[in-house]
Amino acid sequence: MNLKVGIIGLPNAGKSTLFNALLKKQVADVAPYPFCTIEPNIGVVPVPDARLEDLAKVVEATEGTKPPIVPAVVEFVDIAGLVKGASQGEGLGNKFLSHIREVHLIVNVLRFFEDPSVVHVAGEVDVLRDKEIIETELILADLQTINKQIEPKMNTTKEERAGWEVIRKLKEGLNAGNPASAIITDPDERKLLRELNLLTMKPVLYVANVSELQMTEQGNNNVTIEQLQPAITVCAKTEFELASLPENEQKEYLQELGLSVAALDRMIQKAYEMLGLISFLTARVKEVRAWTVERGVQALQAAGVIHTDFEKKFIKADVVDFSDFVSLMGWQKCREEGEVRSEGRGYQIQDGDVIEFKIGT
Ligand SMILES: Nc1nc2c(ncn2[C@@H]2O[C@H](COP(=O)(O)OP(=O)(O)O)[C@@H](O)[C@H]2O)c(=O)[nH]1
Ligand SMILES: [Mg+2]
Repeated sequence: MNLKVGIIGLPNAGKSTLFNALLKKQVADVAPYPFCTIEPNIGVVPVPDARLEDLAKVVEATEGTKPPIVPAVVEFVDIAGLVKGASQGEGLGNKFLSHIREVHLIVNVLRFFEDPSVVHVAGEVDVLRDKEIIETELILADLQTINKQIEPKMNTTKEERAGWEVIRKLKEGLNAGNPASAIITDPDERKLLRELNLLTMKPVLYVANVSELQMTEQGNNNVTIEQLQPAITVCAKTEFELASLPENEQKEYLQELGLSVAALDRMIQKAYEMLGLISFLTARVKEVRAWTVERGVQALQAAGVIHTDFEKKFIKADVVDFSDFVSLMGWQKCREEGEVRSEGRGYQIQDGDVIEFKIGT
């Protein structure tokens, strides 16, 4: 699966700056992702994973050629057009809403930076007000969706009545200004709502777009940031400059800024974490690659992520921990040392498993 993340926020919050910084990391022309450049507001960005480089070194040492590295990726969408009244058709209105319905996670960019040369649509910087404007628009959009639902007739099934009960509860909660995720918490009830693709059911990561100064201040103690959960702090402008540098200069610049990891990398990792995603790895001469799956997924479904045929013709999965694979320098030594486990279809994939699927004909 490809994780899809939508970047929203009021105009001039710094969405496009952040998105353009992400674009600098875009996986260009990597064979499995030929669609990268189709849409100007979509960027396909690798999930940082230092393990891939280590695996490639092992494969190179044992096989004599360095394999191409294919990282797991996240698709970011720069979603413009959210203003007060968007749900009533203001700004880009419904066009905006159709883009956001498809994403797994919403990144809500909030403007913390003060800059007199960049106007604020609502006058002055006020993060909590902006947050409320955005969340209200999303709630209103969901209310429209819910109001289109039609009550089942008297002679309906028990399931349909139960479904309608959930809709009623939702309508009441949304009208009171609550997001769907807070109103409906029961997993079975949520399942009933899945196809409605409600915006306020999606997980939200807040991105505090701070100024250059706030970024470098030791232990930025902005109380508002602490009220936002989950959140990360970013200076979009700095991230753009950082991402524009050649890789060897990026490290230096990060040190100068007093940071260990680029905020973009933290953002991608956080998104992964929030959605309960993990990566398993494959290490072959053809390619060294990370594959995204949900935590708890079984070997059979994981095989299907690589190829649907793999799922149909699954025999078993040979599995080694990443650290063993690297310290023992590859499959052969791992086999000799008895570190390769032979797992069946029901095996639960762990993050960092190096896997070789055995497939029938
Ligand atoms: N000083 C400062 N300016 C920023 C920062 N992020 C964005 N901007 C500026 O704010 C303006 C609007 O940014 P943009 O990314 O286009 O906002 P969008 O409307 O949310 O896409 C641009 O002039 C940016 O250079 C930041 O972190 N610090
Ligand atoms: Mg923009």
